[in-house]
Amino acid sequence: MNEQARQYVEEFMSRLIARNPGEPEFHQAVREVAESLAPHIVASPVLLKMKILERIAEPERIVIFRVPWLNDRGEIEINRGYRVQMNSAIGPYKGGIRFHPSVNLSILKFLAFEQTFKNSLTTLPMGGAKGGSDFDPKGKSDNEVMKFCQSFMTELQRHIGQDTDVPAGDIGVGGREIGFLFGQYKRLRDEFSGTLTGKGRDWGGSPLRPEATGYGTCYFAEEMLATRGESLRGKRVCISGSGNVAQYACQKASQLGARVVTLSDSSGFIHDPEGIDAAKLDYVMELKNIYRGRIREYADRYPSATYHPGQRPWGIACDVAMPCATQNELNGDEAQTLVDNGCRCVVEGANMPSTPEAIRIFQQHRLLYAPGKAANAGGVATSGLEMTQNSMRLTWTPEEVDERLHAIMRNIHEVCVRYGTQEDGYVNYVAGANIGGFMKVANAMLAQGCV
Ligand code: NDP
Ligand code: 2IT
Repeated sequence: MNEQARQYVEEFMSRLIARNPGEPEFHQAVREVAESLAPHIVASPVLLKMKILERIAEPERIVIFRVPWLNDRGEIEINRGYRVQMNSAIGPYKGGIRFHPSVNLSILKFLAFEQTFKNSLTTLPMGGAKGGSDFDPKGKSDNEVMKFCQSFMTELQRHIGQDTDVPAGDIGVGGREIGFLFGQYKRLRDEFSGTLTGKGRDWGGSPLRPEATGYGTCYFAEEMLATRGESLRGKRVCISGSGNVAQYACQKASQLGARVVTLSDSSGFIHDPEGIDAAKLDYVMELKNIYRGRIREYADRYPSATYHPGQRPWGIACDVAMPCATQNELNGDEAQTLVDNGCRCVVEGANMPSTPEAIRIFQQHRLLYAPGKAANAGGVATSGLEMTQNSMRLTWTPEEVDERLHAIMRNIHEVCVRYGTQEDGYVNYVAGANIGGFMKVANAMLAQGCV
Protein backbone atom coordinates (compact mmCIF):
# COMPACT_ATOMS: atom_id res chain seq x y z
CA MET A 1 0.00 0.00 0.00
CA ASN A 2 1.42 3.42 -0.89
CA GLU A 3 1.57 6.38 1.51
CA GLN A 4 -1.53 8.06 0.09
CA ALA A 5 -3.58 4.87 0.50
CA ARG A 6 -2.26 4.32 4.03
CA GLN A 7 -3.21 7.86 4.97
CA TYR A 8 -6.67 7.41 3.45
CA VAL A 9 -7.25 4.27 5.57
CA GLU A 10 -6.11 5.93 8.79
CA GLU A 11 -8.24 9.06 8.27
CA PHE A 12 -11.24 7.00 7.19
CA MET A 13 -10.89 4.67 10.18
CA SER A 14 -10.49 7.43 12.73
CA ARG A 15 -13.73 9.04 11.48
CA LEU A 16 -15.50 5.66 11.51
CA ILE A 17 -14.34 4.87 15.06
CA ALA A 18 -15.41 8.31 16.29
CA ARG A 19 -18.87 7.83 14.73
CA ASN A 20 -19.25 4.24 16.00
CA PRO A 21 -17.54 4.11 19.40
CA GLY A 22 -17.22 0.87 21.36
CA GLU A 23 -17.86 -1.40 18.35
CA PRO A 24 -14.60 -3.36 17.96
CA GLU A 25 -15.94 -6.11 15.68
CA PHE A 26 -17.43 -3.53 13.31
CA HIS A 27 -14.14 -1.59 13.25
CA GLN A 28 -12.21 -4.82 12.56
CA ALA A 29 -14.41 -5.84 9.62
CA VAL A 30 -14.37 -2.36 8.05
CA ARG A 31 -10.61 -1.91 8.46
CA GLU A 32 -9.90 -5.16 6.62
CA VAL A 33 -12.03 -4.04 3.68
CA ALA A 34 -10.69 -0.46 3.73
CA GLU A 35 -7.11 -1.75 3.58
CA SER A 36 -7.90 -3.92 0.54
CA LEU A 37 -9.78 -1.16 -1.29
CA ALA A 38 -7.68 1.89 -0.43
CA PRO A 39 -5.23 1.63 -3.35
CA HIS A 40 -8.17 1.52 -5.80
CA ILE A 41 -10.16 4.24 -4.08
CA VAL A 42 -7.32 6.78 -3.92
CA ALA A 43 -6.73 6.14 -7.63
CA SER A 44 -10.38 6.85 -8.48
CA PRO A 45 -11.57 10.47 -8.20
CA VAL A 46 -15.20 9.40 -8.66
CA LEU A 47 -15.16 6.84 -5.81
CA LEU A 48 -13.55 9.46 -3.59
CA LYS A 49 -15.91 12.26 -4.55
CA MET A 50 -19.04 10.12 -4.30
CA LYS A 51 -17.87 8.86 -0.85
CA ILE A 52 -18.74 5.28 -1.76
CA LEU A 53 -16.83 3.58 1.07
CA GLU A 54 -18.11 6.12 3.60
CA ARG A 55 -21.68 5.38 2.50
CA ILE A 56 -21.18 1.58 2.40
CA ALA A 57 -19.98 1.71 6.03
CA GLU A 58 -23.08 3.62 7.18
CA PRO A 59 -26.13 1.32 7.60
CA GLU A 60 -29.13 2.45 5.56
CA ARG A 61 -31.39 1.67 8.52
CA ILE A 62 -31.19 -0.01 11.94
CA VAL A 63 -34.24 -1.17 13.86
CA ILE A 64 -33.94 -1.95 17.59
CA PHE A 65 -36.93 -3.24 19.50
CA ARG A 66 -38.17 -4.77 22.77
CA VAL A 67 -38.99 -8.49 22.71
CA PRO A 68 -41.10 -9.42 25.75
CA TRP A 69 -42.23 -13.03 26.20
CA LEU A 70 -43.53 -15.42 28.87
CA ASN A 71 -41.32 -18.31 29.98
CA ASP A 72 -42.64 -21.73 31.06
CA ARG A 73 -42.94 -20.52 34.67
CA GLY A 74 -45.26 -17.73 33.54
CA GLU A 75 -42.64 -15.02 34.17
CA ILE A 76 -41.98 -12.12 31.82
CA GLU A 77 -38.59 -12.13 30.08
CA ILE A 78 -37.27 -9.22 28.06
CA ASN A 79 -34.78 -9.42 25.20
CA ARG A 80 -33.61 -6.93 22.64
CA GLY A 81 -34.22 -7.45 18.91
CA TYR A 82 -32.28 -5.90 16.02
CA ARG A 83 -32.25 -5.66 12.25
CA VAL A 84 -29.35 -3.89 10.55
CA GLN A 85 -30.29 -3.06 6.93
CA MET A 86 -26.87 -2.22 5.58
CA ASN A 87 -27.09 -1.84 1.83
CA SER A 88 -29.81 -2.29 -0.83
CA ALA A 89 -27.87 -1.11 -3.90
CA ILE A 90 -28.08 -4.44 -5.75
CA GLY A 91 -31.20 -6.08 -4.28
CA PRO A 92 -33.47 -6.43 -1.25
CA TYR A 93 -31.69 -6.62 2.10
CA LYS A 94 -30.64 -10.23 2.77
CA GLY A 95 -28.89 -11.89 5.68
CA GLY A 96 -29.29 -14.13 8.67
CA ILE A 97 -30.72 -13.77 12.17
CA ARG A 98 -28.54 -14.69 15.15
CA PHE A 99 -29.86 -15.64 18.59
CA HIS A 100 -26.97 -15.64 21.07
CA PRO A 101 -26.37 -13.86 24.40
CA SER A 102 -23.34 -12.05 22.92
CA VAL A 103 -25.42 -10.32 20.21
CA ASN A 104 -25.00 -6.53 20.17
CA LEU A 105 -24.88 -3.75 17.62
CA SER A 106 -21.16 -4.10 16.95
CA ILE A 107 -21.48 -7.78 16.04
CA LEU A 108 -24.57 -7.28 13.87
CA LYS A 109 -23.05 -4.29 12.06
CA PHE A 110 -19.88 -6.26 11.28
CA LEU A 111 -21.98 -9.17 10.01
CA ALA A 112 -24.26 -6.92 7.90
CA PHE A 113 -21.22 -5.12 6.46
CA GLU A 114 -19.56 -8.42 5.48
CA GLN A 115 -22.85 -9.68 4.09
CA THR A 116 -23.03 -6.81 1.58
CA PHE A 117 -19.77 -7.93 -0.07
CA LYS A 118 -20.54 -11.65 0.26
CA ASN A 119 -23.95 -11.30 -1.36
CA SER A 120 -22.46 -9.31 -4.21
CA LEU A 121 -19.89 -12.09 -4.80
CA THR A 122 -22.68 -14.66 -5.26
CA THR A 123 -23.74 -12.78 -8.46
CA LEU A 124 -27.36 -12.92 -7.23
CA PRO A 125 -29.37 -9.72 -6.65
CA MET A 126 -29.21 -9.42 -2.86
CA GLY A 127 -28.34 -6.47 -0.62
CA GLY A 128 -26.77 -6.86 2.83
CA ALA A 129 -28.40 -7.17 6.27
CA LYS A 130 -28.16 -9.00 9.57
CA GLY A 131 -30.40 -9.25 12.60
CA GLY A 132 -30.87 -11.05 15.83
CA SER A 133 -31.30 -10.92 19.55
CA ASP A 134 -29.43 -11.47 22.80
CA PHE A 135 -31.90 -14.33 23.46
CA ASP A 136 -30.09 -17.55 24.48
CA PRO A 137 -31.84 -20.64 23.09
CA LYS A 138 -29.67 -22.94 25.28
CA GLY A 139 -31.71 -24.63 27.99
CA LYS A 140 -35.01 -23.23 26.67
CA SER A 141 -37.96 -25.52 25.92
CA ASP A 142 -39.45 -25.69 22.39
CA ASN A 143 -42.42 -23.79 23.80
CA GLU A 144 -40.21 -20.97 25.09
CA VAL A 145 -38.33 -20.75 21.80
CA MET A 146 -41.68 -20.52 19.98
CA LYS A 147 -42.98 -17.80 22.31
CA PHE A 148 -39.80 -15.81 21.85
CA CYS A 149 -39.84 -16.22 18.03
CA GLN A 150 -43.48 -15.12 17.86
CA SER A 151 -42.80 -11.98 19.90
CA PHE A 152 -39.64 -11.22 17.87
CA MET A 153 -41.55 -11.54 14.58
CA THR A 154 -44.52 -9.50 15.84
CA GLU A 155 -42.26 -6.45 15.61
CA LEU A 156 -39.87 -7.53 12.84
CA GLN A 157 -42.70 -8.21 10.34
CA ARG A 158 -43.24 -4.49 9.83
CA HIS A 159 -39.72 -4.08 8.47
CA ILE A 160 -39.31 -7.10 6.16
CA GLY A 161 -40.91 -8.55 3.03
CA GLN A 162 -40.03 -10.62 -0.03
CA ASP A 163 -39.01 -7.50 -1.99
CA THR A 164 -37.73 -5.53 1.04
CA ASP A 165 -35.69 -7.68 3.39
CA VAL A 166 -35.42 -11.48 3.52
CA PRO A 167 -33.96 -12.92 6.77
CA ALA A 168 -32.60 -16.46 7.24
CA GLY A 169 -30.74 -18.46 9.92
CA ASP A 170 -27.38 -17.96 11.60
CA ILE A 171 -26.02 -18.96 15.04
CA GLY A 172 -28.92 -20.17 17.21
CA VAL A 173 -31.41 -19.95 14.35
CA GLY A 174 -32.00 -23.15 12.37
CA GLY A 175 -34.97 -25.00 10.90
CA ARG A 176 -36.97 -24.98 14.15
CA GLU A 177 -36.68 -21.21 14.63
CA ILE A 178 -37.32 -20.39 10.95
CA GLY A 179 -40.53 -22.46 11.22
CA PHE A 180 -41.78 -20.49 14.24
CA LEU A 181 -40.76 -17.16 12.68
CA PHE A 182 -42.42 -17.99 9.35
CA GLY A 183 -45.62 -19.18 11.05
CA GLN A 184 -45.99 -15.89 12.88
CA TYR A 185 -45.08 -13.80 9.81
CA LYS A 186 -47.71 -15.57 7.72
CA ARG A 187 -50.33 -15.17 10.43
CA LEU A 188 -49.74 -11.43 10.90
CA ARG A 189 -49.33 -10.48 7.25
CA ASP A 190 -51.82 -12.97 5.82
CA GLU A 191 -49.47 -13.88 3.00
CA PHE A 192 -47.53 -16.98 2.05
CA SER A 193 -44.39 -15.53 0.51
CA GLY A 194 -40.66 -16.13 0.37
CA THR A 195 -39.90 -13.56 3.06
CA LEU A 196 -37.69 -15.98 5.03
CA THR A 197 -35.26 -18.51 3.60
CA GLY A 198 -34.19 -21.78 5.17
CA LYS A 199 -37.83 -22.87 5.23
CA GLY A 200 -38.79 -26.56 5.42
CA ARG A 201 -38.73 -28.56 2.18
CA ASP A 202 -42.51 -29.03 2.18
CA TRP A 203 -43.35 -25.35 2.63
CA GLY A 204 -41.17 -23.38 0.24
CA GLY A 205 -37.65 -24.28 1.35
CA SER A 206 -34.93 -25.01 -1.19
CA PRO A 207 -33.37 -28.44 -1.38
CA LEU A 208 -29.83 -28.29 0.05
CA ARG A 209 -30.24 -24.96 1.91
CA PRO A 210 -29.32 -26.66 5.24
CA GLU A 211 -26.26 -28.25 3.63
CA ALA A 212 -25.26 -25.27 1.49
CA THR A 213 -22.86 -23.31 3.71
CA GLY A 214 -20.77 -26.33 4.71
CA TYR A 215 -20.86 -27.88 1.23
CA GLY A 216 -19.96 -24.56 -0.39
CA THR A 217 -17.01 -24.14 1.99
CA CYS A 218 -15.66 -27.53 0.89
CA TYR A 219 -16.24 -26.75 -2.81
CA PHE A 220 -14.27 -23.55 -2.29
CA ALA A 221 -11.48 -25.50 -0.54
CA GLU A 222 -11.30 -27.86 -3.52
CA GLU A 223 -10.86 -24.91 -5.89
CA MET A 224 -8.11 -23.42 -3.72
CA LEU A 225 -6.25 -26.71 -3.36
CA ALA A 226 -6.52 -27.29 -7.12
CA THR A 227 -4.43 -24.15 -7.72
CA ARG A 228 -1.57 -26.12 -6.14
CA GLY A 229 -2.43 -29.41 -7.83
CA GLU A 230 -4.01 -30.81 -4.66
CA SER A 231 -7.47 -31.81 -3.39
CA LEU A 232 -9.21 -32.69 -0.12
CA ARG A 233 -8.67 -36.40 -0.75
CA GLY A 234 -6.50 -37.88 1.99
CA LYS A 235 -6.20 -34.60 3.90
CA ARG A 236 -6.58 -34.32 7.68
CA VAL A 237 -9.11 -31.61 8.45
CA CYS A 238 -9.71 -29.77 11.72
CA ILE A 239 -13.20 -28.27 11.99
CA SER A 240 -14.41 -26.05 14.85
CA GLY A 241 -18.05 -25.80 15.85
CA SER A 242 -20.63 -28.58 15.66
CA GLY A 243 -23.65 -26.64 14.41
CA ASN A 244 -25.15 -26.28 10.96
CA VAL A 245 -22.03 -25.16 9.10
CA ALA A 246 -19.61 -27.54 10.87
CA GLN A 247 -21.86 -30.58 10.39
CA TYR A 248 -22.22 -30.19 6.63
CA ALA A 249 -18.60 -29.16 6.14
CA CYS A 250 -17.70 -32.40 7.91
CA GLN A 251 -20.10 -34.38 5.72
CA LYS A 252 -18.86 -32.97 2.40
CA ALA A 253 -15.17 -33.07 3.36
CA SER A 254 -15.56 -36.76 4.25
CA GLN A 255 -17.46 -37.47 1.02
CA LEU A 256 -14.56 -35.86 -0.86
CA GLY A 257 -12.10 -38.24 0.81
CA ALA A 258 -10.78 -36.14 3.71
CA ARG A 259 -10.46 -37.31 7.31
CA VAL A 260 -12.14 -34.85 9.69
CA VAL A 261 -10.53 -35.23 13.12
CA THR A 262 -12.08 -32.49 15.28
CA LEU A 263 -15.39 -30.79 16.11
CA SER A 264 -16.08 -28.38 18.96
CA ASP A 265 -18.55 -26.21 20.83
CA SER A 266 -18.09 -23.30 23.20
CA SER A 267 -17.18 -25.71 26.04
CA GLY A 268 -14.34 -27.63 24.33
CA PHE A 269 -13.38 -29.85 21.40
CA ILE A 270 -13.26 -33.56 20.55
CA HIS A 271 -10.33 -35.15 18.72
CA ASP A 272 -11.00 -38.38 16.87
CA PRO A 273 -7.80 -39.43 15.06
CA GLU A 274 -9.69 -42.23 13.29
CA GLY A 275 -11.93 -39.64 11.63
CA ILE A 276 -15.56 -38.62 11.97
CA ASP A 277 -17.22 -40.88 9.37
CA ALA A 278 -20.83 -40.86 8.16
CA ALA A 279 -22.15 -43.00 11.05
CA LYS A 280 -20.40 -40.86 13.67
CA LEU A 281 -21.70 -37.70 12.00
CA ASP A 282 -25.24 -39.11 12.12
CA TYR A 283 -24.76 -39.40 15.87
CA VAL A 284 -23.47 -35.79 16.10
CA MET A 285 -26.48 -34.52 14.13
CA GLU A 286 -28.90 -36.35 16.38
CA LEU A 287 -27.02 -35.19 19.50
CA LYS A 288 -26.89 -31.52 18.47
CA ASN A 289 -30.07 -31.04 16.42
CA ILE A 290 -32.57 -33.24 18.27
CA TYR A 291 -31.28 -33.66 21.84
CA ARG A 292 -29.42 -30.32 21.84
CA GLY A 293 -26.56 -31.97 23.73
CA ARG A 294 -22.87 -31.07 24.10
CA ILE A 295 -19.98 -32.26 21.92
CA ARG A 296 -18.20 -33.85 24.94
CA GLU A 297 -20.80 -36.66 24.76
CA TYR A 298 -19.11 -37.78 21.51
CA ALA A 299 -16.06 -38.91 23.49
CA ASP A 300 -18.27 -40.94 25.87
CA ARG A 301 -19.78 -42.70 22.88
CA TYR A 302 -16.62 -43.28 20.78
CA PRO A 303 -13.51 -44.58 22.61
CA SER A 304 -11.29 -43.49 19.69
CA ALA A 305 -11.96 -39.84 20.66
CA THR A 306 -10.71 -37.59 23.45
CA TYR A 307 -12.46 -34.52 24.84
CA HIS A 308 -10.48 -31.35 25.62
CA PRO A 309 -12.53 -29.05 27.85
CA GLY A 310 -12.06 -25.30 27.57
CA GLN A 311 -9.82 -25.61 24.48
CA ARG A 312 -10.09 -24.91 20.75
CA PRO A 313 -8.99 -27.49 18.15
CA TRP A 314 -6.14 -25.52 16.53
CA GLY A 315 -3.38 -27.40 18.40
CA ILE A 316 -4.21 -30.62 16.51
CA ALA A 317 -1.98 -31.26 13.49
CA CYS A 318 -3.89 -30.97 10.19
CA ASP A 319 -3.51 -30.14 6.50
CA VAL A 320 -6.68 -28.06 6.27
CA ALA A 321 -8.41 -25.97 8.96
CA MET A 322 -12.06 -24.98 8.70
CA PRO A 323 -13.19 -22.62 11.45
CA CYS A 324 -17.00 -22.99 11.49
CA ALA A 325 -18.08 -21.64 14.91
CA THR A 326 -17.87 -17.87 15.44
CA GLN A 327 -15.91 -14.61 15.04
CA ASN A 328 -12.37 -14.27 16.40
CA GLU A 329 -12.11 -17.95 17.34
CA LEU A 330 -8.60 -18.36 15.88
CA ASN A 331 -5.89 -15.99 17.12
CA GLY A 332 -2.30 -15.26 16.10
CA ASP A 333 -0.73 -17.86 18.42
CA GLU A 334 -3.12 -20.51 17.20
CA ALA A 335 -2.42 -19.53 13.57
CA GLN A 336 1.32 -19.96 14.24
CA THR A 337 0.68 -23.38 15.79
CA LEU A 338 -1.32 -24.45 12.73
CA VAL A 339 1.54 -23.30 10.46
CA ASP A 340 4.17 -25.03 12.62
CA ASN A 341 2.14 -28.26 12.47
CA GLY A 342 2.09 -28.21 8.65
CA CYS A 343 -1.35 -26.77 7.91
CA ARG A 344 -1.49 -25.56 4.28
CA CYS A 345 -5.01 -24.34 3.80
CA VAL A 346 -7.48 -22.38 5.98
CA VAL A 347 -11.06 -22.01 4.74
CA GLU A 348 -13.55 -20.01 6.80
CA GLY A 349 -17.04 -21.49 7.19
CA ALA A 350 -17.75 -18.95 9.96
CA ASN A 351 -17.82 -15.16 9.58
CA MET A 352 -14.52 -13.45 10.54
CA PRO A 353 -13.25 -16.38 12.66
CA SER A 354 -9.57 -15.46 12.20
CA THR A 355 -8.20 -12.39 13.98
CA PRO A 356 -6.23 -9.85 11.89
CA GLU A 357 -3.01 -11.21 13.45
CA ALA A 358 -3.94 -14.78 12.43
CA ILE A 359 -4.63 -13.63 8.86
CA ARG A 360 -1.23 -11.89 8.73
CA ILE A 361 0.50 -15.11 9.79
CA PHE A 362 -1.36 -17.24 7.23
CA GLN A 363 -0.48 -14.79 4.45
CA GLN A 364 3.14 -14.33 5.55
CA HIS A 365 3.59 -18.10 5.34
CA ARG A 366 1.83 -18.20 1.95
CA LEU A 367 -0.95 -20.51 3.09
CA LEU A 368 -4.05 -20.88 1.00
CA TYR A 369 -6.30 -18.70 3.14
CA ALA A 370 -9.91 -17.77 2.24
CA PRO A 371 -12.06 -15.36 4.26
CA GLY A 372 -15.65 -16.24 5.14
CA LYS A 373 -17.20 -13.71 2.80
CA ALA A 374 -15.91 -15.80 -0.10
CA ALA A 375 -15.73 -19.32 1.33
CA ASN A 376 -19.06 -19.44 3.20
CA ALA A 377 -21.12 -17.60 0.58
CA GLY A 378 -22.76 -20.87 -0.50
CA GLY A 379 -25.31 -20.50 2.31
CA VAL A 380 -26.68 -17.15 1.25
CA ALA A 381 -26.29 -18.08 -2.41
CA THR A 382 -28.64 -21.01 -1.88
CA SER A 383 -30.96 -18.65 0.02
CA GLY A 384 -30.94 -16.57 -3.17
CA LEU A 385 -31.83 -19.72 -5.12
CA GLU A 386 -34.67 -20.33 -2.63
CA MET A 387 -35.96 -16.80 -3.35
CA THR A 388 -35.87 -17.53 -7.09
CA GLN A 389 -37.78 -20.80 -6.65
CA ASN A 390 -40.36 -19.04 -4.42
CA SER A 391 -40.87 -16.34 -7.06
CA MET A 392 -41.36 -18.99 -9.74
CA ARG A 393 -43.53 -21.07 -7.37
CA LEU A 394 -41.64 -24.26 -8.07
CA THR A 395 -38.92 -26.38 -6.51
CA TRP A 396 -35.75 -27.55 -8.25
CA THR A 397 -34.23 -30.98 -7.64
CA PRO A 398 -31.36 -31.30 -5.16
CA GLU A 399 -29.06 -32.10 -8.09
CA GLU A 400 -30.01 -28.87 -9.85
CA VAL A 401 -29.44 -26.77 -6.74
CA ASP A 402 -26.12 -28.50 -6.03
CA GLU A 403 -24.97 -27.82 -9.58
CA ARG A 404 -25.83 -24.12 -9.26
CA LEU A 405 -24.19 -23.91 -5.83
CA HIS A 406 -21.05 -25.54 -7.20
CA ALA A 407 -20.96 -23.14 -10.16
CA ILE A 408 -21.39 -20.13 -7.87
CA MET A 409 -18.53 -21.24 -5.59
CA ARG A 410 -16.30 -21.83 -8.61
CA ASN A 411 -17.15 -18.36 -9.90
CA ILE A 412 -16.38 -16.71 -6.55
CA HIS A 413 -13.02 -18.46 -6.57
CA GLU A 414 -12.29 -17.16 -10.05
CA VAL A 415 -13.18 -13.62 -8.97
CA CYS A 416 -10.81 -13.92 -5.98
CA VAL A 417 -8.02 -15.11 -8.26
CA ARG A 418 -8.74 -12.32 -10.77
CA TYR A 419 -8.63 -9.49 -8.24
CA GLY A 420 -6.34 -11.04 -5.63
CA THR A 421 -3.32 -12.44 -7.52
CA GLN A 422 -0.16 -10.61 -6.47
CA GLU A 423 2.91 -9.94 -8.60
CA ASP A 424 4.66 -12.94 -7.05
CA GLY A 425 1.71 -15.17 -8.03
CA TYR A 426 0.35 -15.61 -4.49
CA VAL A 427 -3.45 -15.33 -4.39
CA ASN A 428 -4.53 -12.90 -1.67
CA TYR A 429 -8.12 -14.12 -1.30
CA VAL A 430 -8.89 -11.31 1.18
CA ALA A 431 -8.07 -8.63 -1.38
CA GLY A 432 -9.75 -10.63 -4.16
CA ALA A 433 -13.02 -11.05 -2.24
CA ASN A 434 -13.12 -7.46 -0.99
CA ILE A 435 -12.39 -5.89 -4.37
CA GLY A 436 -14.57 -8.37 -6.29
CA GLY A 437 -17.49 -7.88 -3.88
CA PHE A 438 -17.10 -4.09 -3.84
CA MET A 439 -17.13 -3.42 -7.59
CA LYS A 440 -20.76 -4.29 -8.29
CA VAL A 441 -22.09 -2.52 -5.20
CA ALA A 442 -19.99 0.58 -5.91
CA ASN A 443 -21.10 0.74 -9.55
CA ALA A 444 -24.75 0.39 -8.51
CA MET A 445 -24.36 3.16 -5.95
CA LEU A 446 -22.69 5.42 -8.50
CA ALA A 447 -25.56 4.83 -10.92
CA GLN A 448 -28.22 5.47 -8.27
CA GLY A 449 -26.90 8.84 -7.17
CA CYS A 450 -26.70 10.31 -3.69
CA VAL A 451 -29.00 7.91 -1.79
P1 NDP B 1 -25.06 -22.96 14.90
O1 NDP B 1 -25.80 -22.22 15.94
O2 NDP B 1 -25.71 -24.06 14.16
O3 NDP B 1 -23.69 -23.51 15.49
C1 NDP B 1 -22.76 -22.68 16.08
C2 NDP B 1 -21.60 -23.50 16.59
O4 NDP B 1 -20.55 -22.61 16.98
C3 NDP B 1 -21.95 -24.32 17.83
O5 NDP B 1 -21.16 -25.46 17.86
C4 NDP B 1 -21.59 -23.34 18.94
O6 NDP B 1 -21.30 -23.96 20.19
C5 NDP B 1 -20.35 -22.69 18.38
N1 NDP B 1 -20.22 -21.34 18.95
C6 NDP B 1 -21.13 -20.34 18.88
N2 NDP B 1 -20.70 -19.27 19.55
C7 NDP B 1 -19.50 -19.60 20.04
C8 NDP B 1 -18.55 -18.92 20.84
N3 NDP B 1 -18.77 -17.66 21.24
N4 NDP B 1 -17.41 -19.58 21.16
C9 NDP B 1 -17.19 -20.85 20.74
N5 NDP B 1 -18.06 -21.57 20.01
C10 NDP B 1 -19.19 -20.94 19.67
O7 NDP B 1 -24.55 -21.81 13.88
P2 NDP B 1 -24.05 -21.95 12.37
O8 NDP B 1 -23.35 -23.25 12.19
O9 NDP B 1 -25.18 -21.60 11.48
O10 NDP B 1 -23.01 -20.74 12.26
C11 NDP B 1 -21.62 -20.90 12.52
C12 NDP B 1 -20.85 -19.78 11.87
O11 NDP B 1 -21.08 -19.80 10.46
C13 NDP B 1 -21.21 -18.35 12.31
O12 NDP B 1 -20.06 -17.55 12.25
C14 NDP B 1 -22.20 -17.91 11.25
O13 NDP B 1 -22.28 -16.50 11.15
C15 NDP B 1 -21.55 -18.52 10.02
N6 NDP B 1 -22.40 -18.71 8.85
C16 NDP B 1 -23.57 -19.41 8.94
C17 NDP B 1 -24.33 -19.61 7.80
C18 NDP B 1 -25.57 -20.42 7.82
O14 NDP B 1 -26.12 -20.63 6.74
N7 NDP B 1 -26.02 -20.93 8.93
C19 NDP B 1 -23.93 -19.02 6.50
C20 NDP B 1 -22.64 -18.38 6.52
C21 NDP B 1 -21.93 -18.23 7.67
P3 NDP B 1 -22.31 -23.82 21.42
O15 NDP B 1 -23.40 -24.78 21.12
O16 NDP B 1 -21.51 -24.15 22.62
O17 NDP B 1 -22.79 -22.38 21.42
O1 2IT C 1 -23.75 -15.33 7.24
C1 2IT C 1 -24.52 -15.74 6.35
O2 2IT C 1 -24.25 -15.65 5.14
C2 2IT C 1 -25.78 -16.39 6.77
N1 2IT C 1 -26.00 -16.56 7.97
C3 2IT C 1 -26.78 -16.81 5.75
C4 2IT C 1 -27.65 -15.67 5.33
C5 2IT C 1 -28.79 -16.00 4.43
O3 2IT C 1 -29.57 -15.07 4.15
O4 2IT C 1 -28.95 -17.15 4.00
